[in-house]
Amino acid sequence: MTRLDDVEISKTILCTYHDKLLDRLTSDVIVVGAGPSGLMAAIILARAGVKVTVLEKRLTPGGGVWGGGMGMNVVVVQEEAIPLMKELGVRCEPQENGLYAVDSIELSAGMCYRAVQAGVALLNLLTVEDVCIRGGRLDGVVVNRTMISGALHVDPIVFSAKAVLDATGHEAVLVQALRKRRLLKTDADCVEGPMDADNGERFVVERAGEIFPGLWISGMSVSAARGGPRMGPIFGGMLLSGRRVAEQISAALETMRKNE
Ligand code: 48F
Repeated sequence: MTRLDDVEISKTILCTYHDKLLDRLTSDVIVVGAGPSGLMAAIILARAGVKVTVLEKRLTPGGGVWGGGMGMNVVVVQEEAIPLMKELGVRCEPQENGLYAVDSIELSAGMCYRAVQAGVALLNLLTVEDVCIRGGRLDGVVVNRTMISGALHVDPIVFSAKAVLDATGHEAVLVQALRKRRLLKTDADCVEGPMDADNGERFVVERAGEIFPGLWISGMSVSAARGGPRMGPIFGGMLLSGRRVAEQISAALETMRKNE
């Protein structure tokens, strides 16, 4: 066995993480929230060669997928999302009712694995607290360690990007940061509607997009920001919403490149 030096183990972690953090202070795209919509967008963009950093406040990335429905670790996807499930390499069990059952552990872990393998820097235990705006455009986020955020009087640091995706689910953290300063045209009282999976799934795909210069929304952030219905453990819409926004961000980056 290799002779182990405890200080060398610590040094390896410190140096590697420090280099990663330093490299990710600027990215092409920052995705806030490692739920299904954010991870799907991150994977598609990173596979296309975009420098993507995902910031996740919890220890475990994967968002609402892990718990399945009411803690039973199975989620449901519909036909339209099957090509994306194949791209992720996650298995789906067809049902007689036309839906597909998916092991929520396989989907969460599979998305995290694919993201990191595609080159996404997935930084967990970091909470995004606020936005940076310059010249009327959102160009960065204000970040603190989750253990510090809201608990201690310690200043945050800033990460910048050409495009930022609010994929924080029901919390829609960046949308709320803009709303509280009256920077968004959407109704400040706009809240998620009651449960309606059919319309909800359609809503998060069709209404995903750029909500403020530099800021895109996907997944349940779309419902929170634009007043769509809430929904239960059906996840195809989250993946399709992530893909739609990835395509839009990709086109926006291309336009920026041409104008540089
Ligand atoms: O909630 P979440 O899974 O968002 P999503 O991708 O998917 C929604 C579904 O899970 C479910 C549903 C579908 O049927 O109704 O709710 O829209 O993932 C959001 C992620 O964002 C993280 C949070 O911990 C979760 O992993 N997050 C929330 N606030 C912050 C954050 C923050 N301030 N900074 C960083 N991450």
